[in-house]
Amino acid sequence: MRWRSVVLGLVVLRLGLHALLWLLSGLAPGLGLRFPWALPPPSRWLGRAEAESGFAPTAGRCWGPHWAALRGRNGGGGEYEQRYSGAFPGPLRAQLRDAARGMFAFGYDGYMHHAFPHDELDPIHCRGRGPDRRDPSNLNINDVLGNYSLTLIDALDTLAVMGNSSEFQKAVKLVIDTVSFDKDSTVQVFEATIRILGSLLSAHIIITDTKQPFGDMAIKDYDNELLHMARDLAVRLLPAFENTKTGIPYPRVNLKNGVPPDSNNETCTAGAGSLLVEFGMLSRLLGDSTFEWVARRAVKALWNLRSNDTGLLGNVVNIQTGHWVGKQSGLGAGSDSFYEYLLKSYILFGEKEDLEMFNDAYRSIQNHLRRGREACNEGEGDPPLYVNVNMFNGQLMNTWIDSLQAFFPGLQVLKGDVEDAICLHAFYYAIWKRYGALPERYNWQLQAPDVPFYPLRPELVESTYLLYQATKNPFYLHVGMDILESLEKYTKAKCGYATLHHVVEKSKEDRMESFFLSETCKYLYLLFDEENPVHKSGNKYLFTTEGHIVSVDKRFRDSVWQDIFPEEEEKNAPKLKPNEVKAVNLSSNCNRVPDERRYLLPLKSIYMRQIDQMVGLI
Ligand code: DMJ
Repeated sequence: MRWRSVVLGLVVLRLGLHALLWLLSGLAPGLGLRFPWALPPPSRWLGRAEAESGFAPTAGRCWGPHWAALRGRNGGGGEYEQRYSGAFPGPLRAQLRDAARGMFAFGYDGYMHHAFPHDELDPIHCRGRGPDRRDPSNLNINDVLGNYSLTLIDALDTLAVMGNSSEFQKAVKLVIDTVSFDKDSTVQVFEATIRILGSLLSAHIIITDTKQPFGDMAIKDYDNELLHMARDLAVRLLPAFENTKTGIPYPRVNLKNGVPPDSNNETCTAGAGSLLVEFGMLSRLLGDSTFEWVARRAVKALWNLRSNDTGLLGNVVNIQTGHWVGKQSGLGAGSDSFYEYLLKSYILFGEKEDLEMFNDAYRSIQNHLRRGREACNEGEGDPPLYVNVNMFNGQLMNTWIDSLQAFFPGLQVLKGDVEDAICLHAFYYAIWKRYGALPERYNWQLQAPDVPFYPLRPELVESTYLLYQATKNPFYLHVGMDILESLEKYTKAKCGYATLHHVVEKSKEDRMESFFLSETCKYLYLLFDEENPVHKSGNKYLFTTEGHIVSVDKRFRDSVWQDIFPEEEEKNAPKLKPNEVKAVNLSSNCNRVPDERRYLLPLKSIYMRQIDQMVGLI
């Protein structure tokens, strides 16, 4: 009932805002900006050779009536200022925070009532879902669902972040009492690590935090059970790192029997190279270097396979031969969290080699993947965009970008490159505005989805949240409001929130992935919850790639072992001292947008309009 009135309130407020904007644009048509240049077709992102070789621009798009209000009546640029700039009303913000909380509660309760102890909720048929035993080749399901109450585990720290101590305590006890990893399930090492291991460690850190910033999250008679469970799971994943000639792990492991005999020797860069945050934390909490050692060895092996010419990595590699099977270098599927974890490992553990790798990789990305004008907010040319290229020569491989790449502006914020983050984020937001979701793959040349589903992914709201923390620009609250509104409108199902099967037709699929609760709802909530302990100075949290919070503190910087790679050069590698830890809550270590721009648009309206045109919004 309360939830209904919150939604109703939101809709009324939103209608009021739109009516006001409509009135303003009607009364003052001259407010619209004039544009000095006609926009070029998107092919300007291509080099000449690429344009001549068949990547020709194609027209064809349609207007969704849902977005008509955005355009205003005169189609000018003034409506961007009218809609987005100025202070964001406090009460509206509080309502949106409550709406995000309600969204999480609906999904979580739906899972607990209809699906637990299964891994996921089928939100349309209101039932649980586990591994697909009948079809072991159904990797979309079996890689993730291990028959270990995935959604419950993945949601733990969101309960804490939302201050729900009674449910957090109940959920932790349920996990301790009912979950076992002694299962005949073949899962992807990466998925089990980021969703399960990461969540167990995050909850363990929250429970054992002497300051208890989220309220009373302590568990009576807690005896490090979650840490022991994390270790048990990690030990079951270790066979993936054996019998590999390169040190790059097998992609999948059976939790009872180790690597299956018919196992694939090919793995993606992100899957093999984004295990260091969780494995490193586990090692440092246990004082056992094994886990960090194998994860670090995998990162280094991948890193050493980068192209000598471009410095880029591909997306699929053979773990025995070290040959690149997938030569595509991009920032989305297959690559994304590899880059993310170089920087996050450095932030957490302070090993300078991680930062050096990240900085080198970032430079190569800027040199070879980035297209468009040099500066985000000035000059002429197309908006910056990061494309998919061949790792060996930097040539464009296709004309799509994927939904996962929307995380990158958030990583750029962490790196301190806020200005560039603003532009890439704006591009993804424009796609969201057009469809009310992000298609899994969007073809920027055809201005249409190549792969049209949207499984409730968090990446855009994650970047939105991080950009808001860095700039405090209310524009990002408007973006969050749009995201919340369309999730509510298009993905809500009988018992939870459902994957969009097709972002144009808005048809649904009966699946609610666990990251909807661990990430999408969490970032939405945090975006609107100014007072959250995560944002308080003195608390320094880092988000894992699955959105789990972990505190950046001394115990992760003091490893009890001397050096797990005792070669000469590494022995001499400098390490940050604990007091050199830079703030990760984004308040001090980045190139911040100046205060005088706080209430202006983060991106000039002519550039916003340019992007909207390029994605076929106007
Ligand atoms: C999540 O499991 C993580 O965010 C991962 O890094 C990428 N894929 C999903 C969300 O889209």
